[in-house]
Amino acid sequence: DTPAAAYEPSMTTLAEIQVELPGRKPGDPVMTADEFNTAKKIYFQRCAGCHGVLRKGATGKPLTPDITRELGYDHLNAFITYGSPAGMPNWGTSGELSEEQVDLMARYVLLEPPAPPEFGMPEMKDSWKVIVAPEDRPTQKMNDIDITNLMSVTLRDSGQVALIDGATYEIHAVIDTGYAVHISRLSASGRYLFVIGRDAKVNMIDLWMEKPDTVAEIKVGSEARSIETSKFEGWEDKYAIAGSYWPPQYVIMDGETLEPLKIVSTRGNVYDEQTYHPEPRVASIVASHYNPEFIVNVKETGKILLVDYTDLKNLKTVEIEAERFLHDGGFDSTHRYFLVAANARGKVAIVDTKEDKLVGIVETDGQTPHPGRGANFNHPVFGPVWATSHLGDETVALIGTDPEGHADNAWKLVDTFYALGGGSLFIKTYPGSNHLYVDAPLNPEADISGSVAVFNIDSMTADADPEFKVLPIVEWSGITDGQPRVVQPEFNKEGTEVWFSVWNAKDKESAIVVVDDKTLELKQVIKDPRLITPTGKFNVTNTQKDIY
Ligand code: DHE
Repeated sequence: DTPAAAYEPSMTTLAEIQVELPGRKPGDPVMTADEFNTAKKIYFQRCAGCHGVLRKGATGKPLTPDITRELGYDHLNAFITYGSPAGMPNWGTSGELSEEQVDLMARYVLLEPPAPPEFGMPEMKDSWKVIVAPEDRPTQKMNDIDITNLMSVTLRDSGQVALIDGATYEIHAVIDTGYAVHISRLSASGRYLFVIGRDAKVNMIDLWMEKPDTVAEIKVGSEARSIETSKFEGWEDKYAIAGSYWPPQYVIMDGETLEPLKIVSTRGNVYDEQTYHPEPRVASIVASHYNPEFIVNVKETGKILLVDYTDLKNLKTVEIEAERFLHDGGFDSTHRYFLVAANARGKVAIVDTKEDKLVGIVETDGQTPHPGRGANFNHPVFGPVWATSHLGDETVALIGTDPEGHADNAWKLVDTFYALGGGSLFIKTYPGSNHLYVDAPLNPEADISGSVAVFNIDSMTADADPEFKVLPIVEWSGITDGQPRVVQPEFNKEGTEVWFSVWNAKDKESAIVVVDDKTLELKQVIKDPRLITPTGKFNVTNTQKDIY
């Protein structure tokens, strides 16, 4: 026998592996093709973000049929209807899904998840359009808008962004985009605004045009959340990068045209178990200020990739073992350190972007940290800190970020205290502001999801939990119809006002409420029939310069 043949009998070949036959299995709920397709659509729009396309779980619990069948239809139906304090939205009682839709979803998750098709270079090229070529674009700013103080506001369900003047509150443009734009990011120069829809459609908007509009667009997959541009000196406006949930990959594109240049799959092994994961989704991406690198956070495998963009042909990547379920995060106030929540692990991983290495992993003592980009401020006792709130409880966690001046506190949890309630998504302050704002949009109580907690930074101590004021933002908006949620504080360019989205259902009135940061008094309610489901707001200067 040759050595190869000797090994044969013990090898299991693919052909021999027992697989279940596709098609209906015993106990499958009855569903028509139409029902299945409707449920599939709802699942991708509402559920896949947390639970994953293949339903292997991340921010939300895994929902593979072995698990859902154990739980059973009644349990699933109740869970979808009422939600949970740990962060599952109350889809039924909030009116976002009808009783029939809840029933449909409870039946749908009992079935095997269908895997969507791949999306590579041919598909990207097919979808790529340069609407105004670089040579046909203005050579100077053609409008009299103060573009440095524009707010790019996601109009989630209408698939648009509104560009609102940060000083006059005038809506300068409403631009069609992909569905449910997740974030807006600026080119290093501040001229181009990039947005990415949940459906992975990227729009590149030229703010210099007489009326700012899309100059290039592309689809980078079927499900996505992140976009960023190269910011390192000498590489300004050169590249854009988009990360997708499905297929799990990132793509580096030309920064002037969105031409796709390089696609890198993130499928691979989980950092600690070293087992293969078929769906390691790309969560947040930021651009390093210290190196020509993108910082790409891969959720399910728990890896932070520092992707050097100086030579795309010979791509160098530092792969940092961090923690599973990396989600959102931001820089410390010096922009040297990047802090990212491994949300379903209750931890924050911290990378030194100058030295390209992990400096710490901090447990936040709360359930599901969810910082957005976080909030940086100078604590009277602990010195410079970065803060996150939590999706699963009412706590706020502070992490020391000053290894030089406050070495004892650096990369440690220095304090936790209570805000309004669970279901918080975002936290915000501004350099020089004395206020820390914490929202709670996913809290099932309308009073809580409709308000915001504000802490006085100067009066924080090491011993007592700081008190907070409650701003009744929904009440101030004057909207009485529906159960709008107050989401994502964002400062104007000067740091004098903070804007909140009053996010109502698609067919109901929404608004943006502007609060004076000094007095905490209502300054303005922005209402307009075009403001449908506003969610994220991104001030051009704050986003361009990572001020938060
Ligand atoms: Fe987000 C940031 C993913 C639900 C509004 N959200 C992010 C980021 C990720 C992410 C990876 C960081 C991007 C970056 O910085 O590059 N979000 C997800 C999800 O997977 C999740 C949990 C479920 C889903 O189905 O999408 C989810 N997010 C939501 C919402 O329900 C929100 C409130 C409205 C919406 O669009 O669906 C929402 N996410 C936002 C906003 C940011 C964000 C406004 C940017 C915050 C910031 O200040 O930077």
